[in-house]
Amino acid sequence: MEENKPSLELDLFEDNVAMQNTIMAHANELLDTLLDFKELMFYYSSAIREIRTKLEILDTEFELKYQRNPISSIQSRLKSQVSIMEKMNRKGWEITCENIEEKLNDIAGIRVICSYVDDIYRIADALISQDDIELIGKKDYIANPKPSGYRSLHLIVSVPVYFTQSVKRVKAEIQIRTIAMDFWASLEHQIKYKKQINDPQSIASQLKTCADVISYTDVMMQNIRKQLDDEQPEQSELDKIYEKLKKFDVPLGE
Ligand code: 0O2
Repeated sequence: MEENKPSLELDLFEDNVAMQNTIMAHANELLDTLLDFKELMFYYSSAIREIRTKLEILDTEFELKYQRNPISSIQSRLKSQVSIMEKMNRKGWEITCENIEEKLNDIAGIRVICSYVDDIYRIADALISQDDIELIGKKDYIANPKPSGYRSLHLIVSVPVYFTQSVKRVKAEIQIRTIAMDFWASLEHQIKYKKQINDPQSIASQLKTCADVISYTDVMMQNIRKQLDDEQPEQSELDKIYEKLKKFDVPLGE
């Protein structure tokens, strides 16, 4: 027994070293995967920054020309890790960085809130006509609302992002809707996902009615704006000067 002891200790020591090496190898592999994921998220956040800048430029240009902003606000978000995992699992896709990049279109999400319905199409057309923007998909839930009453224009685009040694095309989902459509979508999302619903049919029908009323209001507001635009009386020379002077007050976003 006594004689075997050093050999047993040596075996245990070697097992321990082997186990430590395995753990280190796994940790290293895991860290590499997490770093790849971090890099992937950096690509998407860079795409968001580029698209936001493009939208802000379009908004300022419009303000300089026509003294009003077609964009009321812009929101953006990177899809959370838990939402990415949940969606990949739901669709039955293996969770790898390659699959996430290939299959998911909405990791970079930008929501553009416009004042009027015609502004939505004006902004969408101006954006997708830019040379470096590639339109991958378009869903017009304004022309064809979802059964829930949801209205919004969805664009899937890709944009080139320039890094020191490479250029990468990165996908983003852009949802463009009016203030009224956004009001409905935000509240509907909160109401539906927060609570257990006893009578889902009645709630769905009431929400659909609200969506239709809101849509009618959007059309009326746009018609009123157009009517007032058309009715603009002849401007005096002084009015024309004031109009030009007002353009000097437009913030240029520097
Ligand atoms: P989140 O947190 O907003 O990102 P997809 O699952 O995207 O592959 P689908 O159905 O083709 O499949 O996408 P769709 O319909 O073009 O867009 C999905 C997104 O639109 C949703 O994102 C919502 O943001 C929004 N949306 C669609 N329908 C409704 C609706 O009835 N009510 C509300 N409030 N929003 C809606 P996510 O992924 O659900 O979540």
